[in-house]
Amino acid sequence: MATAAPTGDERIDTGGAGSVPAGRAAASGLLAAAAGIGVAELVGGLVDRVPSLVLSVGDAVIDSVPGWLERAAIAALGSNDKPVLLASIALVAAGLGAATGLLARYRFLIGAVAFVLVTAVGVAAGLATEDVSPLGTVLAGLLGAAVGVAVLHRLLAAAAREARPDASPGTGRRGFLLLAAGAAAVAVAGGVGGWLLTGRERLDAVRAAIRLPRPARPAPAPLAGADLDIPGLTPLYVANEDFYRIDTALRVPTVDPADWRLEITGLVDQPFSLTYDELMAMPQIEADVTLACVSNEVGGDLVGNARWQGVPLRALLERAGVQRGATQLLSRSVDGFTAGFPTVTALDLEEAMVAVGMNGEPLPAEHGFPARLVVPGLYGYVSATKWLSSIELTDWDVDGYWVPRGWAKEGPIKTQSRIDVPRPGGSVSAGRQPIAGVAWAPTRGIEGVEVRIDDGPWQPAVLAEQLDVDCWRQWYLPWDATPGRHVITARATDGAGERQTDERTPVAPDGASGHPAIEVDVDG
Ligand SMILES: Nc1nc2c(c(=O)[nH]1)N[C@H]1C(S)=C(S)[C@@H](COP(=O)(O)O)O[C@H]1N2
Ligand SMILES: [Mo]
Repeated sequence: MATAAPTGDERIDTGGAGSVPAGRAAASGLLAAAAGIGVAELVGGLVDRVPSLVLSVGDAVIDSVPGWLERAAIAALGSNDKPVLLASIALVAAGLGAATGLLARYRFLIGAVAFVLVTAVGVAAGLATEDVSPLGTVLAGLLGAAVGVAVLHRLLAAAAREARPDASPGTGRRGFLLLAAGAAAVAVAGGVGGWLLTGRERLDAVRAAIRLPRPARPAPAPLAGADLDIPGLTPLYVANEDFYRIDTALRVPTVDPADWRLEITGLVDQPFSLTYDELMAMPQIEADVTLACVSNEVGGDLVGNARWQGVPLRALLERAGVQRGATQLLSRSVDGFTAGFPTVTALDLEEAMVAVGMNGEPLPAEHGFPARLVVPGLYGYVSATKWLSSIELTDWDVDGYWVPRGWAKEGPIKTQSRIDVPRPGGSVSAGRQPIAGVAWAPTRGIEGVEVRIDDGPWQPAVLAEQLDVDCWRQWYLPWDATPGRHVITARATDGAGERQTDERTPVAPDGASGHPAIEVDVDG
């Protein structure tokens, strides 16, 4: 591949080693790296089964960081963990590019080799992703490296001309800047092009054309009084675009329903697989289920409620015939994520489903299109597999993705509440003010919520109508706010009469507990 790079260090070292100023050399390396990456990204977008090398490196980072660090990242960044990871990769790539430019300033060959080595890391990460074309991925890397080396060579040569004592200051500088702008344009065009070509557009069109069937068992029409409609209070149903998102997928898998299959395998009498159309033709149910992430801190926003539509898991399991010893239902996604929970849960709960619809629409790509699991009462990491590809009946010895990373084997959702109004840390004016929030204990329901101002008595809040035990419940308390700083605390009691504990535990290993509390300033 070095053939693509013009050789001839002498043309660069016009005035001996170091004749190119360090700043120019670093900029050259950075731009060359960007152009090379841009071209590789473009190939990744254009060619089927050639992954983005940058995102592959991100995947490799996610897969290999220790569990505690991954937990810390989710705790600190929540749904923003991915942009931050990508920005970090971009920073590292920029730094490596600049370093390569500085090396190449002395000996071009060393710089070129450094370039190829860094590219090899990206290719290795690409090869490790699911369903990849090895040849295409290697070629994408080679092309990217070749472009990078060629751009680096031309930029350094231009910088050397600029630095020559006899060069006319204006022309030399213009030559370098023009080339630099060209390299930047290649980088941006490639990156943007690669992004646009990932198949997302086409997927959105396919998804938009899908009509959900009428559920054989619709959920009841939402009761009047189930949504209190208080400004600032989270709505009963969180809109799909506002719904929290947590997953290990740096690129949202784009799954064409025409190619998709759901396998039911493992310890069953009759393994089978379903196409999307076959799944859609089965009788469906609707259920209002609150989904929660085990990484949700007390008072956090990694929880949401939606109206889900899909095929009951029980129907699929009955058709397959679950064998003795199949104590765990292990689900797998197209990108290799796994989650497992007791098989009896799927058999007991009629709302446990393979969901195809969310709030009246086909599942959004970010939330698992074409199909995902929704199991009331279990944290997402053990149950809610998005981009579902298989359901395996197995024994309890097999672990899902998060279990070896420091999370509990079983993940029942703890009874929790959250204060949304007043805004935590905000200020309100004295007088009548609502205190309002949500509380959830899926499968058990919410029986009561109490609120305490400072060290005062626990006061019962007014509850919105309960739609279903699996669905969160809004609550509010009218408050005569007096000037000064106040601490407001809440606690819920679930349908089994169990009161939310005030014992604070961290999110790991099995979910945070403790009362939510906020501070508010009341202006006089
Ligand atoms: N394929 C896949 N499914 C997944 C995950 C994942 O990383 N990959 N994360 C799970 C976790 S930890 C949670 S909390 C829920 C979140 O679902 P949401 O993003 O639709 O809110 O998805 C679950 N399903
Ligand atoms: Mo989660």
